[in-house]
Amino acid sequence: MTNQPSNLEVQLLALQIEGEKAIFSADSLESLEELRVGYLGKKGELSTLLRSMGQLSAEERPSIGAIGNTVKESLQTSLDKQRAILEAAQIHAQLEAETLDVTMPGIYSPQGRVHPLNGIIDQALDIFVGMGYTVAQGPEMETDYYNFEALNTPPDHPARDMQDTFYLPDGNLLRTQTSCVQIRYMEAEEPPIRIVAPGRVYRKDDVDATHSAVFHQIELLAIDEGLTFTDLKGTIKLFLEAMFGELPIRFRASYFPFTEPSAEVDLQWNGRWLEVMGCGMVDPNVLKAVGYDPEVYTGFAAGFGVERFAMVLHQMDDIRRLYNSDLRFLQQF
Ligand code: 2NL
Repeated sequence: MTNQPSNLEVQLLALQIEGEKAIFSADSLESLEELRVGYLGKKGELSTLLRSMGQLSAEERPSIGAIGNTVKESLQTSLDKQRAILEAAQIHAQLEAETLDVTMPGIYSPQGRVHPLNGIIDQALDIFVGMGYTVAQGPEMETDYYNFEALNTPPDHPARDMQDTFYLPDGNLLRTQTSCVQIRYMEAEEPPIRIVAPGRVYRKDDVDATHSAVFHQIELLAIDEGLTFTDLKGTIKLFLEAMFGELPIRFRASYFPFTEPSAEVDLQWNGRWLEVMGCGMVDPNVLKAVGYDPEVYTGFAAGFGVERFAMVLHQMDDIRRLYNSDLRFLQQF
C-alpha cells in the first residue's frame, strides 16, 4: 500500500494541472494576478492543501512537502511565462495603436491673409503710434451733436442733407466721419491730446467704382499749447513718406467746417498729383464746444479715406473689389 499515492499527493498534482491550464489560458495581466493570488497567495489553494500536512505521519511528510514545493515552483514558472507573454502582447498592442504613419497626407488648412484695408489701417496706426499718438474708437451710430453740431457744421451744410447722410428713425444717424470720436475724446480728457481714430463711416452715395456707402476713414488730432500749421505739415510729411516713400507733396488751400485754415494734401504719384488727405487747424468753435479755451490751446487735424490709399498703393480701379470677398482678389495680398 505504500506505493499508492496519498490523497494529498493526488490533490497537489491535480492542483498543478488545473492551475497550469488556467494560467496559460489567462488573457490579461489582471486575471493572471487573480490566479496567482488564488493558487499561491497566503490564503490560496496551495497553502490550504499544505496546511493539512499536519495530519500526515512523520515519514510521509518530507516527500509530500517536496511535491508541494515542486507544484509551487512549477506554478510560479508558469505564471512567469504567461506574464512575459501577456506583457509582450500588451507592448505590441500599444506600439500598434501608437503607430504614426509619416506618409499620410496632411490636413490642408489654407492660410489666412490680412485684408488690404486692414493692412493699410495697421500700417497707418503703427506710424502714428510711433509718433506718440493713441488709438481711439467710438460708436458708428451717432447723434447730430457729435457728428455735426460740435464740429461747427452749420444746419444748412450739404453734408447734413437727407440725401447725403443716413438718418435713423429715432433721429440719430450713421456717422459720416470719425471726427465724433475725437469730440468724445476731448470731452473726456484734457490737453495735450494726440489721437488717431480709425473706423467705418457712412455716406448716402450711389455705389460705383470709386464710391461706397460704407467706407473707412482714419483721422488724427493733436491739441496742445502752441501747435502751428508747421507742426501739421511736418506730421503729414512724415506720415506720407512712411506710407508711400519720399515723394513730392503739396498743400492746397481748401475748406472744412471744422478746421481753419484748411488744406488738401496732394501726392505726386506716377507723375500725377493725387489728392490723398484733408487737414487743417482745429476751428476755435470746435475747441469751445468741448470746453477748451482757444486762447490757450491750438490744434491740428487731418483725415483720409483708407479705401483711397489702398486703391493708390495697390493700383486698383474698382473700390467694390475691397468688399465682395473674392478670394482670387484677396489672395494677391
Ligand atoms: C478728409 C478730411 C478731415 C478733420 C478731418 C477734424 C476733427 C476734429 C476737429 C477738426 Cl475733432 N478736424 N478732422 C479735419 C480736416 C480734414 O478729413 O478728406 N477726410 C476723408
